Amino acid sequence: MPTRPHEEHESGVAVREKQRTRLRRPRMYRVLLHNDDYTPMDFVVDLLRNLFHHDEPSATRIMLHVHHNGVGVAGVFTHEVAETKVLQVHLLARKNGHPLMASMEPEDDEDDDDAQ
Ligand code: TYC
Repeated sequence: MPTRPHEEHESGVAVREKQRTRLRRPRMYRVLLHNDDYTPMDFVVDLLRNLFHHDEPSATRIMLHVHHNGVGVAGVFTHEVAETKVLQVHLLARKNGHPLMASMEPEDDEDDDDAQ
C-alpha cells in the first residue's frame, strides 16, 4: 500500500509508517529435485523437459547434478507456481511408479525484512 513517508498525527508528532510491504517483486522459490536409487534417469530428463521447459542438454545436466550431488534446482518460481510444480512432479512420478521427490525453498531468507 503506498503510504506517505511522514504523516502528521493530531498530536503534531510526525510518525514514519512502514512503507511498501513488498509491492515490487514477489519472493521467489527454488523447486528442488532429490536423488533416489530407483527413478530412471530418462524419466527425470523427460520431466525436466516437459514440466520445467528445459532443453535436452540442460535437462540432462540438471538430472546428472542431482544424481551426483543428491539435490538440484529444477527451476525458480513464485510461491503458487512452485507449489504446483512440486505437486505435478509427485503426481507424475507416482502415476509412473517412481519414488522421485521434489521440494521448494525460498531464494531469500524468510526472516530478512530487507529482502526484495
Ligand atoms: N539416481 C537415479 C538413477 O540412478 C537417477 C535420478 C536422478 C533419480 C535424479 C532422481 O532426482 C533424480 N536411476
